[in-house]
Amino acid sequence: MIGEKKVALIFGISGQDGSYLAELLLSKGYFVRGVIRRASFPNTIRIDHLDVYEERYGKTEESPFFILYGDLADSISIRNILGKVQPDEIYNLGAQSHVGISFDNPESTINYNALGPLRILEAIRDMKLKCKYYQASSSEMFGISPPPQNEWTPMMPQSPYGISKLAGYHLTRLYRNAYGIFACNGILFNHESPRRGLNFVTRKITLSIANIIVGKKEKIVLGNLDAKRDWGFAGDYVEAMWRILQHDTPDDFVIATRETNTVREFLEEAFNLLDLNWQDFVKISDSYKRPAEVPALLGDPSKAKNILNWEPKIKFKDLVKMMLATDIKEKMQETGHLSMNREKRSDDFYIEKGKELARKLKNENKLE
Ligand code: NDP
Ligand code: GDR
Repeated sequence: MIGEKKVALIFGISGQDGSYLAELLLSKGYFVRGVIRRASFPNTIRIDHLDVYEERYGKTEESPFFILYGDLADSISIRNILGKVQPDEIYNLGAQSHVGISFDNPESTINYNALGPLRILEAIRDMKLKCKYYQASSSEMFGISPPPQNEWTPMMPQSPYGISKLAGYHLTRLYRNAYGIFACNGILFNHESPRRGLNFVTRKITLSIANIIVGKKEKIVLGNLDAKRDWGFAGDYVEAMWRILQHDTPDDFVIATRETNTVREFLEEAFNLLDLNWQDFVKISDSYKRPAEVPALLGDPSKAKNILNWEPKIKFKDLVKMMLATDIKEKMQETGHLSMNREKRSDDFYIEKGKELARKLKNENKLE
C-alpha cells in the first residue's frame, strides 16, 4: 500500500490483457507498475495512452503508473522488482502466448510460461511478501478433453504452450496449498479485442478484411477452419481477473462465454458484415496447421457467475463487429478513404463505410 492506495504489479503489461487491466486498475484508484522486456524497438504501443515512462528516469513512489525493465527468464530482475515495488497484488500475464509458435520455440515457451511463474512464486515465498498472486492460465490446458470444460475437466494439453501453462497452473496451486500464498488461477478461454496481436486468427481475419477493401491485400491465408473456440472480449475478462483476487479465499475459476464457434463461422460473420463471400478471399495453407490441434473449446463459467458474480457483457457477434469496425477505421484513415476525425463514431458507422468500399471491390472484380 502507498497511503490508502493498493499497488498492483503486472507482468505482461505491454500485451493485450495487460493494457486493459492497467486501465481497469487505474480507474479503481490503484497504483500500477508494469514489467516490460527490453526490445530493439518500442513495444509499448498498447499502453502509450497511459503516459508511460520508465521507472529509472525519475519516477517517484507516488506516481500512479510506471514501467520497469524485467524478464520472466531473469530471477534477479524479478526479485529486484518485487523488493522495490512491494506489490499488494501481482498479475502474471507475461507469456509466449502463441500456441502455434510454441511448437517452433518449445524451450523458451516452457522457460517463460512455466519457470516464469515458479520464479515469481518462489520470490514471494522466500521474500515473505504479503501479496496476492494471479496466474494467467488457459483453456489450452484442456486440450482434447471434450466440451463443455469446467474446473473439474481433465487436462490433456496438445502443445508446448498448453503444457507450459499446465505447469504454471499446478505451481500456483502448489504454492497456495503448501505455503498458504494467496495464489489463484484464472482459466481463461480465448478473448480478443481490437488490441489483439496480429497473428491470432481473429485479428488476422479482421485486419486482412480491412486491408482487402482498401486495396492493400488480396487474400487471407489460413490453416484449420474447423477448430471451435469460445471467444470473449478481453475488456470483460480483465474484470474477472480483478474479481478473482478480491474474493475472500484464493481459488481457481473458468472464465468463458459459454458459446463456441468455428474459425469458419468467424470468417462468415466478418465477411457477411460487408456483404462479401469469404470463399472469394480465403486460401488454405498447411503451413498454418499445427502438429497437434485442440479441436473444440466451450467453457462453463458457472462457478465464476455464482461466486464472483462475473458474466461476459460482449458476445461473439458484437465482438466480431467491434474488431472489424476498428480495423476498417484505421485502414480507411491510413489510406485517406476517411478523414482523421477524432469524433467518436459507432461500430455501425465504420461497417457502413466498409460496405461502400466492399461494393466497389465486388463490381471491379465481378464478384457475386
Ligand atoms: P500477449 O501475447 O498480448 O501479451 C503477452 C505479454 O507477455 C506481453 O506483454 C509480452 O511482452 C510479455 N512477455 C512475453 N515474454 C516475456 C518474458 N520473458 N518476460 C516478461 N514479459 C514477457 O498475450 P495476452 O495479453 O493475450 O494474454 C495475457 C496472458 O493470458 C498470457 O499469459 C496468455 O498466455 C494468457 N492467456 C491468454 C488468452 C487469450 O485468449 N488472450 C486466453 C488464456 C490465457 P512483449 O510485448 O515484450 O512481447
Ligand atoms: P489459440 O488462438 O491457439 O486458440 O490460442 P489462435 O487465434 O492462434 O488460434 C485459434 C484457432 O484458429 C486456428 N487457425 C489459425 N490460427 C492462427 N493463429 N493463424 C492462422 O492462420 C490460423 N488458421 C486457423 C488455429 O489452428 C486454432 O485452432 C489463444 C492464445 O491467446 C493463447 O495464449 C490462449 O491461451 C488461448 O487462446 C486460450
